[in-house]
Amino acid sequence: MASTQVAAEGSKAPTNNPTLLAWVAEMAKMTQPDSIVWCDGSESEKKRMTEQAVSEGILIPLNQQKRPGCYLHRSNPNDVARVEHLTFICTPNKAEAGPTNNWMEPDEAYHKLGQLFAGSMKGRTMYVVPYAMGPIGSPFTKIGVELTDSIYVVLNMRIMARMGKQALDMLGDSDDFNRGLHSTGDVNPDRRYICHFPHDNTIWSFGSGYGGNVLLGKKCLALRIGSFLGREEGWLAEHMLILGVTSPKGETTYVAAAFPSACGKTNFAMMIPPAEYKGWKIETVGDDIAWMRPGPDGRLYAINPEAGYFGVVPGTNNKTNPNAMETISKDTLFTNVALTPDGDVWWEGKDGEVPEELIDWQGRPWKKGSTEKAAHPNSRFTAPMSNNPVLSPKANDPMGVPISALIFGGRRSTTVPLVLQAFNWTHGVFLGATMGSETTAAATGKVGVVRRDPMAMLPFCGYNMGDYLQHWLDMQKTIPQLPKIFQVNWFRQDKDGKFLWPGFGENMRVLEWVVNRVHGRVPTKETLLGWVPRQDEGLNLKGLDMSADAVAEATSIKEDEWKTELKSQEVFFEQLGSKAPDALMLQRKLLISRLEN
Ligand code: SAT
Ligand code: MN
Repeated sequence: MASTQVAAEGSKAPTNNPTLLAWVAEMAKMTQPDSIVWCDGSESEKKRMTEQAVSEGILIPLNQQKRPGCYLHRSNPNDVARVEHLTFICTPNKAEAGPTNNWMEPDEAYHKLGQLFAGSMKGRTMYVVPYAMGPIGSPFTKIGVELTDSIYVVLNMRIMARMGKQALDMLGDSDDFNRGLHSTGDVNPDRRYICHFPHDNTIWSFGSGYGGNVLLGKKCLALRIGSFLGREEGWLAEHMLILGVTSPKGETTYVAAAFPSACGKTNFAMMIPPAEYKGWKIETVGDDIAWMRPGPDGRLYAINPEAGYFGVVPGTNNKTNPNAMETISKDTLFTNVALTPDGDVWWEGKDGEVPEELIDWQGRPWKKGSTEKAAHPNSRFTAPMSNNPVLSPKANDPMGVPISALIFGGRRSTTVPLVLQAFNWTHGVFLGATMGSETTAAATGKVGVVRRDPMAMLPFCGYNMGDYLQHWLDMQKTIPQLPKIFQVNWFRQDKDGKFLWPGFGENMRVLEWVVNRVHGRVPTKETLLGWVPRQDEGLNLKGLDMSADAVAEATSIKEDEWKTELKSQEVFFEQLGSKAPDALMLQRKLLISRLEN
């Protein structure tokens, strides 16, 4: 059996934390690794592990002239996205997990997964990965320790989180840390489980090597366990980007925005405004997750708990997201993209000509014109946020940034207009709660089906969705200076299935309206759904290549579509049963009566 002190090729535990040492020993007893390596997060460790990953074929070095410090990883083809049907919230009571989560009784889950974990690291190394979600020393920050037998996970975690000695130092002797256990197992979808034990601050993930399932700081801790802790401790863990937008006058406004996976959060957070917006600047605080709590001055403050980006690659190019292109030009791990003959990476939607020949994401020869995609639609980059040319100087601020506006946005080809503002916080929570979105490749399952995705948190809420929505309603009592709430939809289509709104940098026009509303600078038009831009003093459309008809269509509110939408919302609220918050049911009634009058 491996010893936590010194193992053959292992390392001595760099801590005396008794709870941590005991837990690592207990997990090692179960999984039986040959050795245990404590990760310190150093450059020499990165170098060593990268070389090892290359020698084992886990990473393929890319052309170091073209992409210094970059590597390609190919996952098992059965393991390319989050597996929502295999993701469980394990609370003593089923009701606590709620109707939108898969539930397993904790003892049963520990037993079931314990059998899979038993001996699963035989012949392998267990890496102990201490990490901080949030800036070191911030009151927002939570410490986690992930035990994993995957060197790919270690190398990703060191980009995505503040990993190693700094996290262990922050933990000290405390027993307040998330206990994460991961084993790649035999990558068999029939033996794959992602289980969360919120009452034990524990996550067990077995049988996958894919990001969202195994980088336990991200969706598992920062969102599922985080949302549970947020309710207990009076804060919000949200699936939101955070950006700062600075006007030519030097006024910076911070905005957080929720969009489901693979709906453009990274693009929005790094947006370059169009030519008409000379002197405006967008800076990224975060691209996926926001932890928000009331600050001493009565405003809502947000941090990005992550230190890197795990972004969707296909569709990224110098037009859609030049800042992302620069971010991934060095020190980036690519997963499941295609390889070019000269050792660079390629994906659908990259700039330039489609190469004649490639090696596809599964390692097979690929020829131009092939009907199969060369890169997987959910192929990803893992890049340090410090690579981002427009990283906000506040991205590492332990106090976070004050949020003035919250935006909810789904992917909807019909029904939902380009932008509207909620009448007040409760109405805004209703808008977030009734968000729908068409599914994407970020999770396994059919793509393009509308599903209710409240606050873009359907796959990430770690407890009962009704209680979660009530928590959102209750938060208004603790935030004297509430952010304003907005809803957007970049994805509406015309009858030929073409996007009406150009999106990307042009979203600046909508963002400017949001900023103007926050500062009370423009009037609005009232509609049954909320306040919308007026035709006269509304959106700035100067220089926008879009017909007046298309603008009208993108911003239209069609009563017949809303009658259908209300039915779908009703199914969702019925699912919540008695947990559906009264205040939201009242919002629903008010909307119905506005629609009928
Ligand atoms: O795979 S992740 O869950 O990390 C990304 C996403 O789906 O949002
Ligand atoms: Mn996400």
